[in-house]
Amino acid sequence: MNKIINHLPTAELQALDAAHHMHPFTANAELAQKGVRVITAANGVMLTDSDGIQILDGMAGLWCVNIGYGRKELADVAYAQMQQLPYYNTFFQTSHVPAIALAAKLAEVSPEGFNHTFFATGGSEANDTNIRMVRHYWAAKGKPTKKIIISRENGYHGSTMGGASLGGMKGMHAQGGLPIADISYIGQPDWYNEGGDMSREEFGLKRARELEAKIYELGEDKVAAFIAEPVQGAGGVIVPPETYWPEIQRICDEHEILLIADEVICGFGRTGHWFGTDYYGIRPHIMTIAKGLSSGYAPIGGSMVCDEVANVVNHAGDFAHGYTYGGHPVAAAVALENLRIIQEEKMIENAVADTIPYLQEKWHALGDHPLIGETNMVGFMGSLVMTPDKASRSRFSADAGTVGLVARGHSFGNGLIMRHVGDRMIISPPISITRLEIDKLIDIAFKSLDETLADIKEQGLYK
Ligand code: PXG
Repeated sequence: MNKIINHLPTAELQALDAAHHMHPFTANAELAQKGVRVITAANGVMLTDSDGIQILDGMAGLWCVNIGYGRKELADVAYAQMQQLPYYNTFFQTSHVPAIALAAKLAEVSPEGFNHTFFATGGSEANDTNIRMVRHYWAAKGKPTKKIIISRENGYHGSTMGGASLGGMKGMHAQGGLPIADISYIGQPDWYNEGGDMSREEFGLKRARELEAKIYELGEDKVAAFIAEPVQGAGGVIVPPETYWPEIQRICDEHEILLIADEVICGFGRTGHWFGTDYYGIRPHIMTIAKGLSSGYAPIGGSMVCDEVANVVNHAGDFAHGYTYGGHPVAAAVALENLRIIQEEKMIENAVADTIPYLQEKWHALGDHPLIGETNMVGFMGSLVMTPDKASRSRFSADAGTVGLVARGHSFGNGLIMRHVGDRMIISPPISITRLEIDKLIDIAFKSLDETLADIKEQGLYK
């Protein structure tokens, strides 16, 4: 058997990594100097690295290991499926049992009117599918000029040419000639940083109405869809004001455009519901899914399509699109088992009754810390906005992210993976997290904020 090399000493693993492995979203030469951290094992919410150090994973991997690590049932299902049928495709008039069963299960757990799924291997691919599908839909309806997709600054929809174009991350657009044609942007509902003197409610309406203004500017006959995450994840867990989503829904209802909810992070329990759209009462036409669909145990994603859109697309001849590994049988079997566990163990219901309110109360209490200007949390997604002055919501004099990086360093050092986006600290732990583990997470977060405050006082960044 080909032995996986994690028995090598850390320094050797780091040297091999530096010599041969190019990391995503990473300055690789700098990382090679520093030495990468190698994760070798995980169980529950705890990771173990190659030095045997344990660390609480406050990010559930990359927002995906919803049921927690170490669920043997998923490994067993993968093993059995590999033996039964390791691969077949769903092109050319064939199907296989895991894709059939998963598509049917998704119809059961999703909002009413969602009965069809087009599979991909992750969220970026699924959003590329969405770009093509909404344009194909409008063309099939005799409106081929409806091509533009409106999205938001600081939204994240993936890293393929299509996904990164839908996203509003300026740093990504700056590399490689993005965005592609016919994507247009409006502002994000980040009241804390961009709301000025407006109330949260006023600002929520203002940002939602930018969508309507954009539709008028471009012409309704040119606009195919609007895409957004119910709660922006990678952008920094930006929870929109209460007024935002109802107004977006009104605008989508009154104008002839499709609403795509990118549920890649928000789906499968993350918000305390099956989908973020359930949390906000939104009625999208398409939902992008990935991550928590398989709890990250196998790569799978997809586009869930409402009956109206599926009906048109399914009757419009061939949709000339698909991925070799879309709905891969092993990944689909693993996803199905993951959904069974979430459902049968009542993981979402139990979290809503117990761990979500417990975590939220403690998370919001971190707002009393002198560094914290605002706390946000929906379900298990939380952010803390750091500021040198709570009253004015001002930013630090250093470049955005300087203080965030210090806080992240302390957090990692203290045994908690809590990330930073600029000077916001974010968490998104497994939804299986227990009260005891929440206590630990909060203790480490508090201690790390204290240490950060001490550091930045020394550096003159806090008055
Ligand atoms: N949509 C959303 C809302 C996402 O968060 C994608 C699409 C793309 O999914 P794939 O499976 O193609 O990666 C994502 C992914 C971060 C980070 O730094 C977030 C993601 C991926 C990588 C890093 O928070 N989200």
